[in-house]
Amino acid sequence: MECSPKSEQAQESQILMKTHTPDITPQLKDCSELPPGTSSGVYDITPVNGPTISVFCEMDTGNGGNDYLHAILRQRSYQVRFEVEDFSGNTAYAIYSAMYVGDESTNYTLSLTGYEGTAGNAMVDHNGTPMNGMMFTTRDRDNDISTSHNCGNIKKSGWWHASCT
Ligand SMILES: [Ca+2]
Repeated sequence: MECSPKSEQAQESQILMKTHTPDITPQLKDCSELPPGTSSGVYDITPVNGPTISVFCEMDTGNGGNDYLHAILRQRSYQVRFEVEDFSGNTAYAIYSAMYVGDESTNYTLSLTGYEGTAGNAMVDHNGTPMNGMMFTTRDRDNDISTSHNCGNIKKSGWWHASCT
């Protein structure tokens, strides 16, 4: 009869060991590798050839981040500036004089016009179709103009996809 509580103790310590073993967690290269249904929050990711960093993963962009973007951008006229730099220190920029994101009823349609800069107008797809005027596509909301594919699935990203690259 003394054996019974001893075996229960042994079971408990086994369970504790399992939940405290970090090695079983697979390393993520980016937020898109989190399983579907994962909550937004801070996660550790390890990019290829990079250190492990803690980042905020926005996992429900359609009803989260884009609502905030819309709330900000509807207040007045905004321009957006992108700055890029390569490993040799060469820099370039792209300015769009007007950026706007519609509300949920428009599927967060992007308006991005008035390019100027040195980086080239890269806000186009591989056919040269501008992102301007595109709706936001995610893995579960196919709003792109490709009739045969969901670009959100193929590119593994929520974005104002036109057709897939
Ligand atoms: Ca599609």
